[in-house]
Amino acid sequence: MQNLKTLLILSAVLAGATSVYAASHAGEPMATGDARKETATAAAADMADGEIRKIDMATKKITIKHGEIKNLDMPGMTMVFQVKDPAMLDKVKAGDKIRFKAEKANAAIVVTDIQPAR
Ligand SMILES: [Cu+2]
Repeated sequence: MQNLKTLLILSAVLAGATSVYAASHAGEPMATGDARKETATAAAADMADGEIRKIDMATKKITIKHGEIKNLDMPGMTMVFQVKDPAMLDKVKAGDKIRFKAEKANAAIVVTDIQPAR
C-alpha cells in the first residue's frame, strides 16, 4: 500500500512538472528528439516560484521572495540576486509573480532566466 501511495505522489509531481513545462513554453517551437526534450524538461523543473520585491537598476540586482530552489538546495526566503543580463530587469517590476532560474556562479547566485508566472 505504501508503494502505491508513493507511486501516486510521484505521478502527480511528474504531471505537475510537465504542465508547467507546457505552460511556460507555449508559443515556442517544440524541441525535436528525445535528448533535447529531456534537457528542456529538466531545465523547466529547475525553475523556482517567486515574487519580485525590489529591482535595483543601479546595481543590477533583484530582490525576490522565492519558494524552494531545488537545484541550489535552498528553502524559500527573500533574498537579493544578481542577474546574468541586466536587460532581464527591463521586462519585470516589483510585485510581479514569476518563475525563475538561479544558478551558482563563483561565489554569487545569479538569476539566469525569468518568466512570468501564470
Ligand atoms: Cu534564497
